[in-house]
Order: sequence, then C-alpha cells, then structure tokens
Amino acid sequence: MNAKATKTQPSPVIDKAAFKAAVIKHLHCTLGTDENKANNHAWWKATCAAIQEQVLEGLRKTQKSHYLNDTRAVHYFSAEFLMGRLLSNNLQNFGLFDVAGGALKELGVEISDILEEEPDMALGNGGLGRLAACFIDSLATMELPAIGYGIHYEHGLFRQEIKSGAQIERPDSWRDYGNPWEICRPESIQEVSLYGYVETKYGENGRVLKEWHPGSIVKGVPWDIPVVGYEGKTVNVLRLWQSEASDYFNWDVFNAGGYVDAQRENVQAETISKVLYPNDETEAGKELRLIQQYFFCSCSLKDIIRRYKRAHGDDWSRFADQVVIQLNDTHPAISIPELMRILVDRAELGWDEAWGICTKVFAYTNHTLLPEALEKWPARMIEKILPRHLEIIYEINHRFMAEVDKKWPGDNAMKAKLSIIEEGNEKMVRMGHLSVIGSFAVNGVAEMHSRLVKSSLFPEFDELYPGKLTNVTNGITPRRWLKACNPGLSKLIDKKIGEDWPRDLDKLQGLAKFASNKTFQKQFMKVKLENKELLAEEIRKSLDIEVDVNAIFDVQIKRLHEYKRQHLALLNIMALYRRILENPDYDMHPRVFVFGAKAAPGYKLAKDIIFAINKVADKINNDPRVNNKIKVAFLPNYRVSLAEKMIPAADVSEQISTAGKEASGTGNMKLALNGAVTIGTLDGANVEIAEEVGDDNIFIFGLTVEEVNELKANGYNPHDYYYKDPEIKAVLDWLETDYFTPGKPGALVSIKQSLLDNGDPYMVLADFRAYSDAQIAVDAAYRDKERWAEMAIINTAKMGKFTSDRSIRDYVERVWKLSPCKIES
Ligand code: CR6
Repeated sequence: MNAKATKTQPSPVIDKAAFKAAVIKHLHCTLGTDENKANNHAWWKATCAAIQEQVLEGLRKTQKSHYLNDTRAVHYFSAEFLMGRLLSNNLQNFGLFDVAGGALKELGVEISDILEEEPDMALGNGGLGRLAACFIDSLATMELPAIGYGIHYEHGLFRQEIKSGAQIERPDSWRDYGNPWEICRPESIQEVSLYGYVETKYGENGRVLKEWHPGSIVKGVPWDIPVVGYEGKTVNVLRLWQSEASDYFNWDVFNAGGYVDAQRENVQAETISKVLYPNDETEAGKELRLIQQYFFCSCSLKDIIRRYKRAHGDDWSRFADQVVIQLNDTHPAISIPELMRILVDRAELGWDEAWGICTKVFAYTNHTLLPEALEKWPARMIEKILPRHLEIIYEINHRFMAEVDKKWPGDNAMKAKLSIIEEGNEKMVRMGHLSVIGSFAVNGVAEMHSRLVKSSLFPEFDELYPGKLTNVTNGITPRRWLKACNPGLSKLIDKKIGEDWPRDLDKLQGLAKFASNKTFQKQFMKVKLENKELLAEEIRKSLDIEVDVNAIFDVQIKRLHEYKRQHLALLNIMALYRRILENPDYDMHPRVFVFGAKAAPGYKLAKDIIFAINKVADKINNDPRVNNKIKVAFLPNYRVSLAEKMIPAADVSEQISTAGKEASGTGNMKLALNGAVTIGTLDGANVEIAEEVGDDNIFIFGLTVEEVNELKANGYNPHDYYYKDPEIKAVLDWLETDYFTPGKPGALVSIKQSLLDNGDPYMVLADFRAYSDAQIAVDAAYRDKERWAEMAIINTAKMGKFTSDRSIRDYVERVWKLSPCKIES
C-alpha cells in the first residue's frame, strides 16, 4: 500500500478486459441497447456506469471510515459549484484513463468522441463556483473529510449563442437525458419553512419562547455527486438540494385564516431550484434568490445536525469540535441566524451558549470588494420570508452594538458604520457584516485582496477582532488543469521530473533547470504547437476562421465585466489594425486574439462589448490589407470544457483588470501553469504570480492600486487622455462611425460613451498606452524563440504555489483544523 503511495500514477483498479466487460454489461443491462445499435451517447453513458461502479465502492468505504472514526469534517456551503465534465476526471483519478481508452478502442469507439458527449455541469457563474469545484477535488485528494453543499439547479448557467455578433441566451439543460453521476437520496429529504409569522409564548420561569408558524413548507431532495480524489482512495460527496412541493399540509396556518390567499403570491416550491442566477459580481436583490439561499442552507444544516445527532444525541457540547462550515461568500450567510434559530428555538439552548457554538462553527470567505457585489437584503423582505430570522438578526446586532459601544464608547457614527442594519429609507441587512460577526475566521482570496479587506473593507472589524481576518490565496487543481486537459505537456513533464507532480505541484520546480536547455525548449514548444493546432481546428469548426498556428495565441477568457477590461484589449486590437492600415509594413508578429466570455443577460454594456469584439473581428478577419497579421476569434459559450481546450494552447494570458478590482483570479493560474506568459496589471493573484516567476517572465503594466486611488482622488478625467493621445482619440472616434457596422453608425458608441461621458470608471484610457507598449514588448519577446520558450517553461515550473492543495492546506492549518482520514478497504 505504501509502495502505491510513493508511486506516482494511480494504479488501475481493474484491467482492460474487466473494464470492457463492464461497459458491455451496462450497454446491455443499464441502457437496454447493444454494441451494434449504440450511438456515442449510449457509449458515454455505459462508460460512466462502468467507472461509477468503482466510484460508488470508494464512496461506501469512505463514508464507513468517516463514520467509524467520527471525523471532524468541513462543510463547504456554496451557491455555486462549476464542476464541468466528470468522466475524464474520474477516469484519470482512478488511473483508468488509458485502460478505458484501450477497452473502448477494442469496441470500435474513440474515447475522445464519447468524452464530448458529456454536458458540462455548469452550476456556477465563474471563478467562485469553479474555485469550489477545485477545492472539493483537493479535499478528496488530500483524504480530508468534507462535504460540499449547494443547489441542484435544473438549469445551470445559460448557453451562449452569438447571432450577428450579439449574445443570445439559451437555457442550459444539463440533465435532459439523465445525469449518470448523481444519486437521489430520498431517505435524507428535509423540509424547509418559509413565510408565516412568529408567536411569542412564555415557558417555565418566564422564558420567552418563539414559535414560527410558517406560511409554506417545501421539500429539499438531496442529490449526491461523488467527488473522487486523485488515486481514488477518498470519495467525498457534493450534496445538492432540489426543491419540491411538500405533501405536508400546513394546518396550522390554514387554521389561522387569511393565509390561503396570501399563499398565491408566494414563490412556488418547484421554482426555487429551477435556475441559477446568471449574475457574476452583482447582487440580484430578488426574493427568489434569498429563498434559494435559505433553502439550501436550511436543508444542509439540518442534514449536518441529523448526522451529528446520530453519533452524539442531544449533547451539543461537541458540535463545534465535529463541524466547521465554510461560507463561500455571503450567499450562505443566512445559515448563521438559521443555526441560532435551531439551537435557541428548537434545542432550547440559551442565547450565549448557542452563539458560542455558532461562532466556533462558521468561517467566511470574501471574494470581492466591488460594492455592487456586497449583498444587502431589505429587512422587509427578510421579515416576509423569514420572520423569525429577522428577529434573530436584530438580536445579534443588538448585542454586537453593545460590544462596539464598549470599544468606542458613545461613538454613534461607528455604530452606524458597523451595524448589520443599514438605516435609510429602506432598512437593509448587510450580509457581509453578519458574516464577519458570526464567523471565527474571515479570509480574502489573494494577498493583496486580503490586505484590502483589512484596510478598506473591514478595518474596524480588524481592530475589534484582531487575528480574525486572514488570507488564503486561491488555487486550482492541477489534475484537471494540467494532467487531464494537457496530456501532451503532462507526459513530457512525467518524463522529465517523474510522475508525482499532480499531488505535489512544487515538484514542477524541477523543470526550471531545463528552461534554457535547447532540446527541452523544442519539446515544450512542440507540445504547445500541437495544442495550438487543436484549438485552431476548434476555431475553424466553430467560427469558420482560419488561423495560423505560428501566430501568437493571445487568450482572454473570463466573465465579461468592465473591471476585467476586455474593452482595453479591444482598443489595442483596433489600434494595431489602424497602424497596419496606415503603414502596410507595420512590423508585428502575427497574432490571434482569442476571447471567451459570457455577459450577465441584464448587463447592457457587457453585451455591447461582446458585440463590438465580434464586429471588429468580422472586419479585421476579412480585410486583405491586414495580411493575416491579426485574427480575432470570439468563441461562443465559454465554459469549463472549452477552457480545457483553450488554456493548453495559449501563448499569452490576458489579466488586465483595473488594479484593486480582481480579488484573485484563477484563470491567470491555469494559463501560466500551461506555459502561457501573462500580460497583466498588479492586481489580485497576478502579484503573487509575478513574485513566483520573476519580473523577467511576466509583462506587468499599468497603474498600481495606490496610483489608481491617487488619480481618482485628484479628479480623473478621461478626456485628458482622449485629447492628448491621438491614437486613443482615433480609435474611440472610430467606434462612432459605421466602419465596423456598415449602415449602422453609432452601433458601438456606448463603449466610447462609457469611457468619456461616463467618466471611464475602470480607467481604461489611463492604462491604454502602458498596455499597448507592453503588447509591443510581448511581440518583441516572442520573436526570440528561445527566450520565449524559456519564459513559458519558467511559468509552468513556478506554479507550484497555486495548486488548490496548497490553498486547502492553508485552510486546514489556519481555519479548519482538520485531520485526514485513511480509508479502510
Ligand atoms: N467573480 C472574484 O472576482 C476570484 C473568485 C474566486 C470572484 C475573482 O477574482 O478569483 O471570486 N468573486 O475567489 C466573486 O464571485 C464575488 C469571482 O469569481
């Protein structure tokens, strides 16, 4: 067994013949078809079913070991889990990828074809949801007892189509033809109360008792997705709740009268888990969204308590030893008053004892400083949906205000500032404050972000609770984001430094000494070229655009947001185009700008930017004067499985957010890990990437956070840049003409307006020249093939820090205090 642990690749648990037999068995007995009739979809399902046998065996053993060892576990509460596809991941983690490929080949099927059959499980918007997916991968790999809790959305993030350059949203139906991984657990159904009113009663000794008479009750049905760790020993679970109408009729409310009519206005049970809100970094403020949050938190807490009680009965004294709950942003913050309600109203603990438990159980991760993303709920809305919770929030706040008064006596301004309740025309509940107050640890997601959380978002909380605010820099799983998505590079690395880097990513450091070795450089760049050929094929298939694989592949993939500044990249592309038109001999290495981005459906300017990129692309790609020096490809429907194709092929990684705005970023880590060189600002985790790779192996440009603030304070005026820099002026004015939108002048003007009339909130113009110059430096560097190869290799070699295993290790040490649990076979 130890021999296996020091060994590198997971050893296959079954051989090719057995795998083949399992696939055939499932084709016959699970799918009711046979080898002659089966299409790729059936082959995919049969292959999933074959590996699922191993998965479920691992799951059973894991759950038994965790139960027998009465393990302390982390419960990762997240409204989003962006899992992507699972087949190739599960095969890889069991060491069965080649076995399965061989078995299928003998059956006349290409594994690469059937992998494409799997719909992405896109139950998340972007970075935050994908981070949760990477974390549960690492937790299982590190044999830590953990469970992910979230929502079983019927429709994940919308599918993006591009029609005449514009984004169209189509529903995502990832489960339409069944999902082979999930297991329904009707035995663990929970009931969740909503609406209604609170009755105050008096118990023995005059104890005030609160009884919530709900106006409706919904059922939460759990679906379990097994999460397989690398080498397949620990198989944890992601438990997602689906809402259903409850068969329980609420006589209580019925008898109270009047509520039957009011019910009609209430949200219908089935709609709760229907759809993922497609907003990234904006708070929706909708009643249904709050209900979604409460729904999954309440189900999950009850599930945790049921499990705890099975082992410890009504003895609450060990609850905080066994349970830690990580709140992934404030989306699950309503868990704090919910646990208080359960402890005080149901278990009848005293307030102080209950609060003592709560504040040892919860920890909170902040993922943004953007004001529009900091959740606030109207007190009236909470009162309507969760009347008892509002009372509890007021009580928490009342006691907290006393603490504030002790620290800053008589300082009412301080009280107003720190209060959970924001006073105003409409009273609002600040979920961030509630989370900080109710948690024992609060972390930001990159060094710089955590510093800003302390210094500008929550400075007084930092003073009040010294040591509570900390940092855990984000990470990514190298199993998915190198081993599985880039087999060419993985095999080259295996040969060079051995095969244990997927578990111990610092081992990649061993590549650094070959960075200037000509032979290795050639091998490394050959893999990159092969990956570029695959992406070129994808671009041809999807967009009918021919791209030159010898061009620089410049990749910007992330949600579309002004702060991420895809429009800065666009202005530079237009400037390059203009330079070529003015001077046909303009000297540049050919470049392919590849974009992938979804815009929130209600975010007008973001959609306008997508439209503009596509219109500019049309023009440039079809203009013979450009002579193929520039191509622009906007690949529709960016998602995990598309990222897996784009990232291995990137030469340049665009990370160009306004300094101070991107909390961390994780795409930056994935691209660098696959040998792309970053052009970026000193923002989020870029700062730490720069520290790792060194200034010579990254292109840093633009204003720093301090400079951004200073410029803002001194009155930033984008017109200064417009009038001072003729290229900026020309490019912005170009947007107003009908050059890119023949017959429709002004179709792209909103971008110019946002950058001039609307004050350029993300300082695109202030950074334009620095960015454009940095791109010229990239161009020059790329022409020196050996130098570029060296940079690319160093980027891969120095990414050890950014494995999500390291993030999890940090959480375990700084926050969760967990121990691994060996799984007995
Ligand atoms: N949008 C941050 O913006 C970070 C991820 C994960 C984000 C991004 O910089 O890498 O979280 N924030 O920590 C939120 O979702 C609120 C994101 O994905």
